[in-house]
Amino acid sequence: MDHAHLYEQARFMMQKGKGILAADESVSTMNERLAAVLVDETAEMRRIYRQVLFTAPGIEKYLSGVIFYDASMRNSTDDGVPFPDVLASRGIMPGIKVDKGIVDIVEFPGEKISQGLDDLDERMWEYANLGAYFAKWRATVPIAQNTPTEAVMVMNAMILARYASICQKEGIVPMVEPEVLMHGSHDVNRSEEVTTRALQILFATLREYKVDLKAVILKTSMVIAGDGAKIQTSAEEVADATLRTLRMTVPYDIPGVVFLSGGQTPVRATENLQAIATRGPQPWPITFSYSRAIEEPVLATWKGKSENVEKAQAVLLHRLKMNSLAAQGKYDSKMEKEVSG
Ligand code: 5MM
Repeated sequence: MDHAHLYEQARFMMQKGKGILAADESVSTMNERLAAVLVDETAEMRRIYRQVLFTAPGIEKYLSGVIFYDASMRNSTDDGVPFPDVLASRGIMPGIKVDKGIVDIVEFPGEKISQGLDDLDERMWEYANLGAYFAKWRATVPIAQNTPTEAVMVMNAMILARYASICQKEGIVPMVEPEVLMHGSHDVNRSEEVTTRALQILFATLREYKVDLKAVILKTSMVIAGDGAKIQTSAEEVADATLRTLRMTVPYDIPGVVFLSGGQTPVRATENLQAIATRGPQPWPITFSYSRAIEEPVLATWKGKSENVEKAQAVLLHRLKMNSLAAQGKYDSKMEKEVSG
């Protein structure tokens, strides 16, 4: 199969100085985020919030792509322009989250697998028609005393491989996301050990199932101590541990690596990205694909009020600019003063 157009799409996603906004919160997650800033948890408020993000002036300078959730991909602006068209007309590539969330496996307490493969063929075809050029699937890797197990890491990797192969068949670039969760009291060494194993298994499985690695973007967590660890990891340590792990496990011919923020504060996620970028060049382009670390200050500024839209959009633009600079190793925390959100 000729994948030239997939390589082209992946290159577009990894343009220098641009990142990919993860605005793919499911209905329940988006509702939690709205409730946290006292906004009504309705479909209309979820649409209006996404409109605030997608119509913000200037975002195309810092974004090559946006990840949608199913419902928001079908939403339109107040003027009736579908959101994917709003972004595409500004040179931002629409993508879609296609996993249907994670579920327990009774035999493996504490671990989960991602679901959504059953009707993925048909859904992928529909998403391509709605304007998606890439698709994301998230699997989780929890760190605790007895987790993760090899068995569940293998199961999630096989599911990721099947999804990636369906994506490539439909002309869509797969963004594979094995998220090693930050929740826990583990130290950075344990995070490195687990992330290394999860990525080894993932790429061996993608190869085994003949996924074209030249058309796969990796969305990964940084290697970092758990949020409950006694000793927190400095930006320098995060960068060293993350790059050691990635260089050992990630094939050099994939077109890009993007980072999730995983619960880090907005500034910390930017500082860690900056530390990683300054150790370049790496075998692959790297950039950000944050959700919370970009959106939290935007939500906190907007609070569901039309009079706050402009300010919230300025906060969004600032966060994107900071991360764009960090992805190029040009960020300095003094720049944070430019906008107070
Ligand atoms: C927006 O969060 C996505 C998952 O949503 P649900 O839990 O609602 O299904 C998630 O996949 C996200 O895209 C990535 O984990 C990156 O988000 P963070 O906040 O870690 O940067």
